Order: sequence, then structure tokens, then C-alpha cells
Amino acid sequence: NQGVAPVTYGTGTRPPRGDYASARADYTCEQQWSRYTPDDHALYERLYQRQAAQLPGLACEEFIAAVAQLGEPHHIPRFDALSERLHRATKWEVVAVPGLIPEEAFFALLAQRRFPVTGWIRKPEEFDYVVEPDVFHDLFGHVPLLFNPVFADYMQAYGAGGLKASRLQACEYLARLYWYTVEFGLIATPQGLRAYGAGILSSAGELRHSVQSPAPQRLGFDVERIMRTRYRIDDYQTTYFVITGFEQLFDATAPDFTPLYERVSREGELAADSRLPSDRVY
Ligand code: HBI
Ligand code: FE
Repeated sequence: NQGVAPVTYGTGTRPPRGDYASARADYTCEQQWSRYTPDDHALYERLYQRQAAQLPGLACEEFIAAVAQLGEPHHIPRFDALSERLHRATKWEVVAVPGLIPEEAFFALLAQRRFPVTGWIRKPEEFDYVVEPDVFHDLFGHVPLLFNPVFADYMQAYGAGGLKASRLQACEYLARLYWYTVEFGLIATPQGLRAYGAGILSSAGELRHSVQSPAPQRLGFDVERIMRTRYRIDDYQTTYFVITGFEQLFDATAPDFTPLYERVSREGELAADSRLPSDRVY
């Protein structure tokens, strides 16, 4: 097995951390659970406990209810056991990958209801911040909502839309939609704003910032607006988009995006902190 080419975008010149040489053509690999050390499991548990303690009042109820499905907090979950539970709930499974994978491979896995989870865990000195997604971000941040049927269907539809966008050279727009929903989305509930985005829910500081800080703006979900909006990868977001329910996400991905891409391209992009008269402000 010659493996696959590592993905280095976004990470400058540092060598990638995962073992891409042992990955299959679709970028999946073995989790190799027995290779985690006691320190790896202990670090996972510290990360888990810190985040779990912050969820009440800040994370959406669907997420909180599903976190327990990840399994014991004391060790990094075995992906095959987790996949069995997930498959029973929504017919999704998790598969191991060496780290970031190319967009098309990523979209292809989502379209097949297979969620790629990075195998390796960060170093203790990266407790507060890790540049690339690791097993904690991918599992704790992303997997709980895959137990929700409506969100699970959105993720698959997003993957299918991504495969189509790759052919239309519109990946940038789809990446923004992913960023402002799956990674940094907020949801309005009768109890107030709550987070559902994985980038927020796996971050020590951004959870409170996104939901409660007066600094960022929180705007109503609007696919066209989101696709025009640049995002920052180096600091907390200056803008969050708020959905009113997971159906809104799924419904928004149902139409053909082709005319939308044309409009977005004509209208041009917006700065991460821009504000339009048409924005619904929370
Ligand atoms: N690969 N493993 C992994 N995880 C991601 O979240 C991921 C990826 N490759 C591409 C990608 N995300 C982004 O381009 C998405 O915005 C589409
Ligand atoms: Fe993520």
C-alpha cells in the first residue's frame, strides 16, 4: 500500500502529523486503538471533563443529550463500538483518517454517511489550542449531533452538495457554509441562544464567547449571506449565524445551489465582520 498524499493546506510548512502512508485510497485508515498510551487517554478525559462541565446553558439540548453516547469519558472511544451505536440511531458511522483530507474525499465520505475522525490526539501542551483538528475535536465536537436524525441528514446532503460543488469550482462557498453552520453555528431556542457548532463546542473559551459575549455579532441564518462571508481561522469568530431549528439547515441544502453560486459570485464576498441592512440581528 503506497498510501495517499498528505494534506498540508492551512498548516504551512510543518509536516502533517498523521500517518498518511498507511491510509487507503479513500483516506480512511485503522484507528489502532491499542497504540494510544495511558497519557493519551488521560488527556482525552481532561479535555472531555472540561468541556462537559461547560455545556449546560450554552450547548443545545440535542448535543447535551447525545454526548453520553460517545461512551466512557475515561478513555478515547473505540470507533467500531461507537459506530454501532451511531448506526442504530441514524445509520451513520465514524471512520478513522490520518488528519485533514482533501475536500473531495471529505465530501465523498459525508455523502456515504461516514464521518471522518482524526486518529491522533494533541500533546498536553496543546490542551487549550491545537491548530489541526484532532480526535477530541472530531469526536466530541462533531459526533454527538450525528445522533440527531435531522442534523444527520443535513450532513449527508452537505457532502452530496460538496461533491457537486467541486465540479462547479464552488468549494469556497460550501466551505463557508460548513464553517458557519457545522463548525460555528448557533441555534435560537425558547431558553435563549445555544451553540451547536463543533468548533465552538470543542473549544475551551469560544463556547462562552459565542453565546454570551457582547463582542461578536449574531445574525440570522441566510445561505446566500453565509456563502459571501469570509471567516477567520486564527481567533474567535466576529460573526455567528443563528438557525431556528435543524430543519432550517436541511431545507436550505435541498434546492440546487447552481443559481445560488452564480449570484454569490456576482455579488462578491464580504468581510468576516461586515453588516448589511438586510441582516437579522440577534
Ligand atoms: N478533513 N479530516 C478532515 N476534517 C475536516 O473537517 C475537513 C477535512 N477536509 C476538508 C474540510 N474539512 C473542509 O474543506 C470543509 O470545509 C469542507
Ligand atoms: Fe471540525
